[in-house]
Amino acid sequence: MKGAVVGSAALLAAQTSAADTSKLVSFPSYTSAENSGWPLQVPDVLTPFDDVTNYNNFYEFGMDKSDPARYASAMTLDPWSIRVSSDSGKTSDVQFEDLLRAMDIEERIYRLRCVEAWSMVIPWLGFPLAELIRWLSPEGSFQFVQFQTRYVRAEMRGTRSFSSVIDWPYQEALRMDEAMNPLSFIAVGLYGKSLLAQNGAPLRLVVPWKYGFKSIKSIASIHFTNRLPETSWQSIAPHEYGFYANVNPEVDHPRWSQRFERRLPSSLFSPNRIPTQMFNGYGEYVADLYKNLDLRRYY
Ligand SMILES: Nc1nc2c(c(=O)[nH]1)N[C@H]1C(S)=C(S)[C@@H](COP(=O)(O)O)O[C@H]1N2
Ligand SMILES: [Mo]
Repeated sequence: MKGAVVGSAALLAAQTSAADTSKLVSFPSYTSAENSGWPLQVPDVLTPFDDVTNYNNFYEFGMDKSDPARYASAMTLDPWSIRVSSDSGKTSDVQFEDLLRAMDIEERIYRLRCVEAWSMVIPWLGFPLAELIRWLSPEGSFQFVQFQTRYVRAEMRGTRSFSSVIDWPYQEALRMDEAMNPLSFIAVGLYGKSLLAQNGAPLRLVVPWKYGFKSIKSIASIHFTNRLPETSWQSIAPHEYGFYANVNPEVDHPRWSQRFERRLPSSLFSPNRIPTQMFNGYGEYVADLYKNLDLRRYY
């Protein structure tokens, strides 16, 4: 951020409590969505902070939507390093603070559409994934980038549960051209403040035209590869969750329709049900990536 994010150690230390949001640290400066010159306007109403931080999927901490807000604060966030490697064999460790210092922080307001048919609109803070990849400058050219979430069994009660279905660590991946698309984003904050653990502190992926499970949280490793990577949900249930997982109202999940979504805040009496858009409304920016795919098959 070249000066504007000072004292990121203090910032990280402040993230450790999930419940006490008064301890969250504001980003001293960043380019607001309004001033970024970014052409994307999301006319949707923002989802309130309380919904964004209390209704979560983070199976490492349990399967209930309220589990992450309750238990994710057990995760050690400081120090945080990211292991960066590639098929060509070179491995290095990057400190989160160094990475943060190198990036310009901007705000992006994106829709997040979960495969379970609920959605939110979140004002993220962060930087384009393309900027991170350029900064890491992997030697060689690679077709895919793969991510893994931190995995420490002792800190993650969901991974110790008998009902845990995932082969930890949680993994996700993008094709390199998807990763370099200007929409692909690494979030380090939301609503002007550092991320809470339940939202994937200290850094997580946000891929707004894909179902939410692609947006992997609390990234601890990045691997550049030419082999199609294994991804967590696809390997558990390949007939239900694809590698691409592009939001598509025309292709039903085997167990439910994807035509509509519940936009949070949503309740039994006021479900706030709205139609789902192709590519979550971002087709103008990403449809070209898939012109050679049968979108009915690669849902
Ligand atoms: N490591 C990890 N990342 C994850 C998940 C998870 O269980 N573990 N859940 C995914 C799913 S299904 C969704 S919808 C989003 C939810 O992000 P949010 O809780 O910040 O809204 O995170 C994604 N990233
Ligand atoms: Mo999801």
